[in-house]
Amino acid sequence: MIKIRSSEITPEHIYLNRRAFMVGAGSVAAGALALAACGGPSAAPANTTPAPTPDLATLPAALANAEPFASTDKDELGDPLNSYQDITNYNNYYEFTTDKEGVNPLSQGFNTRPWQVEVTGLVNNPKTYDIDDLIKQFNQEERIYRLRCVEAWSMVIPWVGMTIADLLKDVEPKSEAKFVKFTSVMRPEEMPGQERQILNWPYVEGLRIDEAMNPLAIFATGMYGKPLVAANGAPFRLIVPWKYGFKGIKGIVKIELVDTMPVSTWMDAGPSEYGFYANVNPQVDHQRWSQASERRVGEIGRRDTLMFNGYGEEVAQLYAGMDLRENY
Ligand SMILES: Nc1nc2c(c(=O)[nH]1)N[C@H]1C(S)=C(S)[C@@H](COP(=O)(O)O)O[C@H]1N2
Ligand SMILES: [Mo]
Repeated sequence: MIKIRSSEITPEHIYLNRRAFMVGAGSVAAGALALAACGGPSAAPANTTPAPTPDLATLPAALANAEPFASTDKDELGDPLNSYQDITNYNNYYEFTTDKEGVNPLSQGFNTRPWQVEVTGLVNNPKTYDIDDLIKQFNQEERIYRLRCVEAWSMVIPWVGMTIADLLKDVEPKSEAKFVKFTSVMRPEEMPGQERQILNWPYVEGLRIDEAMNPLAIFATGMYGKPLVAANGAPFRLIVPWKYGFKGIKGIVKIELVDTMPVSTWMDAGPSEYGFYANVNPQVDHQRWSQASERRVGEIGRRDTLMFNGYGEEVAQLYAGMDLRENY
């Protein structure tokens, strides 16, 4: 693994164009309830200013261990990245507000340090990690992924993160562990949306353990080579790119290995509209809108939605024998 020399750290556009898109070894290179407030398909943000020059001091230290860079300002399908401005200002994070463009302003004062992540339940080595130690302990790398919200909009986002598999190996799940349950921070004094019963707080999500071990499943700690901002779920959030965006729980403080399927926040809020698997599927419509197409933020017109959001080669085998409707 080649280290980045400090002389090679250049303004962000060059930095990005040189960053390798890495996925797990052997792989190709590569919410919305019945709430009136949330509705369905919605409009794009108007402003799309370029990413700011990075503050080099804030680059995650772990990026010094990144693979050599390659030209990757596009995803593996050839689609351009969304702008830093769009990714940080068009967000679903109901703990703050259901207004997508309101999350960033409202989350400016949110404290992401100190931050602990407790890993517990059916494991041999339960641990509580300090977030900065965790970022240093595990390999952080860049992943360019499509994010497809169940509301039928999408973006292409260059995350920095680590595999869930790496973390699970460190705590050693017991053989009885079948699912991983994730819980978000509960801090109503800093998160005004938690003062309202929009959802049953704290936000909870889950994966089957084999889904969590898939090399595409990551915890994001950064984005565009910088630490995550609160609006994107800082300091630690889940990314499962073949599933609808609501599975990507933000502000994680607790991870539990369990033997029964967790009831996620959205299953609890709308059991007929949101299932546990929530795999992106153009053939299974939401009760209130079609999932056949989507709007890429920043584009006019619509695109066809891809089965498993385009990651079927890597993940379809996880669902062999399952009715695709059960997957929704
Ligand atoms: N804790 C928490 N995590 C969450 C949400 C939320 O409201 N609370 N919204 C989800 C939804 S619906 C989506 S589409 C993604 C959006 O991630 P982004 O804002 O980084 O694009 O975050 C997901 N994670
Ligand atoms: Mo979403």
